[in-house]
Amino acid sequence: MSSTSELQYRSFHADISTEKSSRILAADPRSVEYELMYFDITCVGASPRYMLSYGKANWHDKFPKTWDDKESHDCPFGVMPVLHVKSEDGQAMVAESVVIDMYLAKKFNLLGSNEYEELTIKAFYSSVHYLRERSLMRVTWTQADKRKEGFEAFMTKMVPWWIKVHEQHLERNGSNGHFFGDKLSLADIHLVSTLDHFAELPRGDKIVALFKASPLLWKVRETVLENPEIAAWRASEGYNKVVEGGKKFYSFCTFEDKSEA
Ligand SMILES: N[C@@H](CCC(=O)N[C@@H](CS)C(=O)NCC(=O)O)C(=O)O
Repeated sequence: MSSTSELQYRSFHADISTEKSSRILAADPRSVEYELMYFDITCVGASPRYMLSYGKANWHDKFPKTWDDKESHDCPFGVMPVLHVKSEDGQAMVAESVVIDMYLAKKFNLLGSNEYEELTIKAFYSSVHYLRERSLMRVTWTQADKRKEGFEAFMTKMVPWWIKVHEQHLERNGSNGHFFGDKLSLADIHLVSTLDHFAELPRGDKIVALFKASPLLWKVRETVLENPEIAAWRASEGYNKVVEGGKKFYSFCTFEDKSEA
């Protein structure tokens, strides 16, 4: 062990017992305060922010000051998002974006009305998540000289195929602006979050345009945005800050395309 061993020791164990943490996490969402630790970008922070707004929760963003060793060390895996849930009894923590999304969706009744609806909504969520992950892995976090190729494959193969498959499901669900059932769900919200992420990327308007050309998918977006709490969040300074922050951050992953000149 090196001399920095103190900093290297990460733990999910808190000062309070797991039973107490569990009580805080199970508490009525109106009785606690939520703090979302994430960068000032949309990406992985978008769905939690939408759900906390939708649920009229008492919540705020916490952006890292410098994202130094200490801040990273306070996150169990050295990455964000991390959700802190605070009550009079102390503070509990939820880590990993998928886990945070599922936790908040359950809290705010965004997982349908029965076991089958819940699992199907989670399947749609996972499929939306997959699309964002593929964009992150193949276009954003790839070698600079592979980016143009990655973007073209994403635009001409992956997204059109994904849209076609999901349009079939939307049609079977009655073209009602929801992936499954007739209520707002985690899957519907995750689509809007993913479109927000695409919009913060260089040439993201081109990706979003593919979805806009699909009336069934665009209807899901419009249906989510009709919710007054979600609309209020999108009209807020906080939302603007993460949209602008995202554009600034992701400007690194642009690439040259001579055919555009
Ligand atoms: N498996 C994690 C990945 C999250 C992740 O990649 N977070 C990035 C920002 S989007 C991060 O915190 N990066 C900081 C770093 O790598 O130092 C999750 O899904 O929550």
